[in-house]
Amino acid sequence: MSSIFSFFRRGLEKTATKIGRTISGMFTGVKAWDASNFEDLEMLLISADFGVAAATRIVADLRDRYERGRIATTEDIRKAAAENVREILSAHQREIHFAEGKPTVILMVGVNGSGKTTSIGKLAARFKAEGRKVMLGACDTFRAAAVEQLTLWSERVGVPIVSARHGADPASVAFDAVSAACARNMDVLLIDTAGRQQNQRGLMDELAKIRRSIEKVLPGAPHEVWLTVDASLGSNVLNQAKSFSETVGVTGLILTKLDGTGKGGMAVALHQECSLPTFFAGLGEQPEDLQPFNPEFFAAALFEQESPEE
Ligand SMILES: Nc1nc2c(ncn2[C@@H]2O[C@H](COP(=O)(O)OP(=O)(O)OP(=O)(O)O)[C@@H](O)[C@H]2O)c(=O)[nH]1
Ligand SMILES: [Mg+2]
Repeated sequence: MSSIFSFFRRGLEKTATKIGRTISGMFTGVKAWDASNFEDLEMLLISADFGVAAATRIVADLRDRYERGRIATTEDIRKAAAENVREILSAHQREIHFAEGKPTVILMVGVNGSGKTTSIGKLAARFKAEGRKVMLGACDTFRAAAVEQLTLWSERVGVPIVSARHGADPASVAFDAVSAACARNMDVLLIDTAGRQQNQRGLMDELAKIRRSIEKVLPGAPHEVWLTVDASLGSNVLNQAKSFSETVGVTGLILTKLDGTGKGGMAVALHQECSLPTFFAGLGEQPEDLQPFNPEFFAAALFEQESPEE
């Protein structure tokens, strides 16, 4: 098994148990599948947070293939379902947009506790290991502990940080961080922001202000705006993607905490409903558990398939 695939396999175990094993139970010993079997399958996918649109689309395809005699066994169902999921998850995937000049500015946004700060720490370690000069910007000035948390990451990874006192204007910290990253010839600046709910108008406006302040120092920045999405919230996160996109122009997603939930199917609903790529998947607490999102591995792990590379 490829070592990267094993991260997906392990991280998605709770969701896979729900889906993969139920499918086996559902079809083993069934000689000919009838309409009610396909309805059960659709209900299973909906209960696994795939969302109605994706579940309907997938089951319609499976049923069509079954009726044409193209698929026949439980293994075929598994495989065909995984193919469908891979297709939905890959629809908007692209490479990270690194700026031609320096630095590439990545702004991290999301609701409280969704994994912004730890994802920044893990990404800093990854980008540094790739040979990039990385700086952190601590624009969560809302809680004193937030600056401390990011400072710990900067020490742990060994990268510089720009921060200000608790209560400082986050837009002005962003301004300083981008200026410093330019002056010090950094390759990547990762900017942390305070968590906020998508319906808190004042706090959402503050994000837009942070964005404008970044643009003022470096036209064309931020090059990426990533929304961290807590997978355990299931398909409720669709509203988050919509609101944050409208306010601050989200360009991509990081799906966190997939390891702790049986709701990993939410990735399918999210990709079916909004046209954003996912760049990373949080498959555990360790830095190496934040892996580049791989639709093929994700789909295979959900349906308990063997490694797609084998
Ligand atoms: N198991 C698991 N835990 C995670 C993952 N990502 C983040 N966490 C945990 O989730 C908690 C919150 O993470 P933070 O990075 O502090 O979240 P945040 O979005 O910065 O939170 P606020 O700044 O308060 O809005 C921490 O305990 C993290 O260790 C993940 O992929 N898997
Ligand atoms: Mg934080």
